[in-house]
Amino acid sequence: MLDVSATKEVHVKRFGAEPAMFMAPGRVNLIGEHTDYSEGFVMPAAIDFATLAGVSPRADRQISISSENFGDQAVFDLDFLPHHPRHHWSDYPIGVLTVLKEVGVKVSGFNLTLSGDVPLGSGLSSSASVEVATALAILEVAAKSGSTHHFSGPEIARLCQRAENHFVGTQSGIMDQFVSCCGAAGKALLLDCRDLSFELAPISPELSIVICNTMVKHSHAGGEYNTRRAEIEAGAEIIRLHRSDVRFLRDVTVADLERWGDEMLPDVLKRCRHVVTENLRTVAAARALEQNDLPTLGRLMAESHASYRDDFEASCKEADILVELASREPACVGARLTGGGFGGCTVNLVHTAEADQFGKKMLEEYLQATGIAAEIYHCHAAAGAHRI
Ligand code: GAF
Repeated sequence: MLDVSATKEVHVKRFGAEPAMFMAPGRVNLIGEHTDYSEGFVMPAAIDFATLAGVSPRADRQISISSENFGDQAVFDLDFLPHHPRHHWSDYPIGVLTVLKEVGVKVSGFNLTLSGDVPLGSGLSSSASVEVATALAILEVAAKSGSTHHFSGPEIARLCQRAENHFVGTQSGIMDQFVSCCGAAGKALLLDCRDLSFELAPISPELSIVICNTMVKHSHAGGEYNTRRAEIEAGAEIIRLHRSDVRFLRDVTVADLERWGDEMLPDVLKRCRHVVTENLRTVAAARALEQNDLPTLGRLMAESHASYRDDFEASCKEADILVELASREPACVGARLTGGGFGGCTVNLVHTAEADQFGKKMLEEYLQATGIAAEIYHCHAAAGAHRI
């Protein structure tokens, strides 16, 4: 559980000044995987696992950033920031600082304390939550020293995405940063990644979000994510030869793939089929959630997982086992692997009255099937980033 006063205290002890405090949540994606960077649809929810950022200004041009999670501190000169990632936790805050400077925010020196409880490398967007919390903290320091820049939640999300794309080096989409900024308590967020318009869909209190961690770590900065993205772009390029109105895979239909898919490499066709059908499933799932049509919602989540596993080939055997075990439980409405893939967590929508029992059962049966002790997180859809 996040402890705001403990983080404050650590900051005061280390830096001798009372910090302004911000928090930014991680997220769980209910459906819509690898659709965001081709301007499609996603439906995540912000969760009550988050990053805290405590910030206080300094009189000089130094930046001192400490991470409670890594038990480490990194010091930089504001005028000589690294130009490249160092493959270190500080890449995320430094990426955000670099982007804010690029867009003209006048920053002065500051001390920053980061701490969080979003499980790292588990597909729950710990990195986006660090980026967004850092952005809010830096903007606070900048405002104190006279900066007149004001950014909306979606603008902050874009800036943090840019930090991830241009500095950290992962070609990720906008989903994680967006929901970390704009999520709402008790609601899933259906986002149109083309124009960033969104709808908030209430999650009935009778449904609980139970997240099961396979404990298989993924790494986004690793090549698989960027390879998938390149395959999607290669597929869109082929369709564009026939349909000049196509900008991204978002504009492509199943009929287009049937007609011109044989011009693609077999893997490229499979990746594209996942994305095109996932967009349809995501919009349909939002309608099902809105109408509390649980059988349809569950079916769409199951189809999404199968497509992620078979066409996108971004699942792993441990996640497949967890989804299979969950799907045998009458308490479970729907289950699928969530996030960037290749490990991480499954998301399960479970009848609230049976959620505890369901979690225990998943623990036991997963241990029996794999020898791995999973972690189970009972989550709630939470509010987006804010000052505390
Ligand atoms: C990661 C990325 F950061 C997101 O933009 C999204 O593409 C997701 O993987 C897959 O849906 O979390």
